[in-house]
Amino acid sequence: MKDTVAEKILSPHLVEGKLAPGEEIGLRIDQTLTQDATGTMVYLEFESLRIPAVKSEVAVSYVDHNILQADSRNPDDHRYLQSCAEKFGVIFSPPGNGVSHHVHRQRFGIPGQTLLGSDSHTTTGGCLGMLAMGAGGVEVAMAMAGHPYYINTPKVWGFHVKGELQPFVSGKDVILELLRRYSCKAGIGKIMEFFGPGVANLDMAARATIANMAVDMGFTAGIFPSDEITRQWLVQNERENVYRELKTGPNPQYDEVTEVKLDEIEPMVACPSNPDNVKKASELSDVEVHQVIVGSSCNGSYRDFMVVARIVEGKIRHKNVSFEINTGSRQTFDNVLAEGGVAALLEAGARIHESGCLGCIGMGQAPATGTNSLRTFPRNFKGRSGTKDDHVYLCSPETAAASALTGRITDPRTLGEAPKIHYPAKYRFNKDWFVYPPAEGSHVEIARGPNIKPLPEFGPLEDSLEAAVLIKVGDNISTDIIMPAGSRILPYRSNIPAISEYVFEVIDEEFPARARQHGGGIVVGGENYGQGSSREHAALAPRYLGVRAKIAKSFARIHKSNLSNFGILPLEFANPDDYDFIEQGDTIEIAGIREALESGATEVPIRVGDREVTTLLNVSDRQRRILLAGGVLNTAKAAMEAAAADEGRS
Ligand code: MIC
Repeated sequence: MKDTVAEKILSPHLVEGKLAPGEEIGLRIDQTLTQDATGTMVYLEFESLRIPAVKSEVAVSYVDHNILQADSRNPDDHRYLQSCAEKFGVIFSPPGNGVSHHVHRQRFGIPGQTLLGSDSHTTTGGCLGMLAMGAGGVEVAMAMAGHPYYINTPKVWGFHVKGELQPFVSGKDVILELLRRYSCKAGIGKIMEFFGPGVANLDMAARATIANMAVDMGFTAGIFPSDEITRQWLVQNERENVYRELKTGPNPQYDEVTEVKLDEIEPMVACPSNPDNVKKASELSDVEVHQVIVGSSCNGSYRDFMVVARIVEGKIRHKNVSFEINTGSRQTFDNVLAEGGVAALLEAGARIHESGCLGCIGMGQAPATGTNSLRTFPRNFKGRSGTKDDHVYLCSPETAAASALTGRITDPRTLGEAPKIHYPAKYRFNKDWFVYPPAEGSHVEIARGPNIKPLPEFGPLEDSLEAAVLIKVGDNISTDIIMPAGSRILPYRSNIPAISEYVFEVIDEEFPARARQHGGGIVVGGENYGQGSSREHAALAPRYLGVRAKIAKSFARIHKSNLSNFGILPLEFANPDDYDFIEQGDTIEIAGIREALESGATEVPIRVGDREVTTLLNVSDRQRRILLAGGVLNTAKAAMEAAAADEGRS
């Protein structure tokens, strides 16, 4: 990776290990962000570490997911988060300020720094030349406590960008085209880095959208250079002082290189129900559309809304379309308002919602039964919208606007001349939209609503396991399937006993009862098990129900770490064909687990009836210690107690 931007950020942040393929490295984290849906756990975990204040240079707590207040549970969580922020020295971004990823890049992101967030789309920060990564909540809590963040040394996949986008084609089409070509798992264990002459033709909005969905290709991060586009954008945001140039050296050594010819990219659409099920918009003109939503972490920029506003200006949405707008941030809304965009949208029949994640995570905006919803969002996993048998399509703002007018998926190039957008020299914003912590927070009382339950405690891993296969699932199972979200379930994110009642609800309502009946068990999965969201609840809640091992053909990166962090053995089939011989209800025996972990064994034989199957345990020595202890909080607490005892002795 010599001379790549990735290397230029990784090297100075390396605090453990060395940059060598597959080797685990520890990275110093400069900035952390949390959002409310994963954040309540992060702060419960941070509290359990008994550290008076956060140690990362910048820590921001955003409320952007659970913003519907149908009863007291979500607002209680907001108050809990604000009080934790004030106590522990964290900047608080209240509901209404917008989606963490947009607000963070607009107000806090710094080229060349590392950012860790308890949300998988934290990768968005790569638009500014940051190494921005999503992680499970407990890993963000540890980073806030000053611990390194551990990953396996990633490979760096260079995307050599040439040319210029055609009118009506934008960043979303680029990333959808890459998803079409390479799939949702192509990036596992890799960083996506953009270089070449065409990068200068991708504006900050395009870079944010592409970096955002890097994770939806499985990448650890997506990185753009920090260049003149970055500098100008920081000037517009009155943060030019944080600019530093960050480009590849003369001879960047990528592990692989792919050409991206911007001129050849067409408007693209991801069809139900995976972001890599991509087709050309022009091939989908038969698909009727009943709902169009513009917004989310993926397309929440000023440019995205102004393009839509100018396309629909003076026209009216199709009568069968519910046309909905959620800007990425309050700052963006304010600027779209000042430029006349909000008026144009309202007059075209748009419903304007609060800035935030909303329908992207099923927090409202569920589509009607049997209808098609077209969204500028990053994900369309089955049921995620809140409607069980949904049909969600993903597209660019241009395609969304064109389709809102016609009521069918419409290639926006059929509209004629592309709109011209005016950009303000300086974006409007108010720094007092945030709540800043006091210099010292020990006096702050934490406000804990009745739905905030203590963290469950888990004991060390047993030496042997004889357990039933509770469920067998296929490839690309997302964490939205394992631990669904939506307005019914999300309010339980701070209540593990209650949320565990919904594990696998989308595909198997009996799962929690079956797990209890068997006193726990094992889950079997296909390729890329646990893709999507970073929610640690997808490990924590099954663990609460007694799941002690997951055996899959392969795991998505963040979910695999979450499994180790909560004491669930992540085993991979040595021979993927063995997956075919296991069925739900089979009993699996695994003997000598502790010895395998202690000795560093990478092969763990399991017995399924008469058959012996080899599984692989690809975890680091650090993760072995965590698994033995039954979870990362157990090892962290043991280390703290040992340090306190040492101090007592000296
Ligand atoms: C998502 O886009 O899947 C989410 C909702 O933002 C999640 C976080 C969550 O589940 O709370 C993510 O991306 O990590």
